[in-house]
Amino acid sequence: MKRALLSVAAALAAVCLPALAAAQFTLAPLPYPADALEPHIDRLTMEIHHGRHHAAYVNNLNAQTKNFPDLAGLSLEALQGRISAFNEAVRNNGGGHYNHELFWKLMAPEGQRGKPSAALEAAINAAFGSLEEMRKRFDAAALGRFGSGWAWLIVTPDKKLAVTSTPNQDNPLMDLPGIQRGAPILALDVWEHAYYLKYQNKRAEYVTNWWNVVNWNEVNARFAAAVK
Ligand code: MN3
Repeated sequence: MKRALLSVAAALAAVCLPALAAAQFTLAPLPYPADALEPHIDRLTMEIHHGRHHAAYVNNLNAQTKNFPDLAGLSLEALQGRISAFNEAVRNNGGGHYNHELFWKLMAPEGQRGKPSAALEAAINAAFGSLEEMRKRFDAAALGRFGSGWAWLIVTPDKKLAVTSTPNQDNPLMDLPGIQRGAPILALDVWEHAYYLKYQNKRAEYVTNWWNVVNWNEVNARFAAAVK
């Protein structure tokens, strides 16, 4: 009897373990409660954005791993730099997973947001003249992106700051034509799903209010790592 149970357990493990092992990419929980960014970003938007939109990118990316053995063992970040070797589904969902994982970390609850470090502020002043001017350029990138996409503050390969934007779920790490490449240190999702419940068509109001929840501690850390 004991032997029979053990062989049942072994058979179950043989069926279940490969299924678990196949989930190469995983959805981490939000790094704060879903209502932690209120009133600027509302709880329901965060729940749907993370629990449905981001989750779908992760599931759809995992579904592609059986089509592309080369995906196995690639980190999410490494995948971005080799995205041209894959199909549209990997590009959209691999980009979607990376962009959202980053986006959640770049926002924080009140009291945990910090402010730009002296080093970051010096680099912003050198590139744009002032923090205010950088914000203006970033806002223009966010508002000027027709349809769905992202605005970015990046560290370029020559270690300078630049503002750029990408369509859909593309990002500045991707080896694609038309992308200004660099290490992202700040990112804003301007897909309607990021703001429509609270702001409807008022993307400008969403962008203005979003600056209130930026996690400068994370931006500072990413800047320091990128210029090292
Ligand atoms: Mn989104």
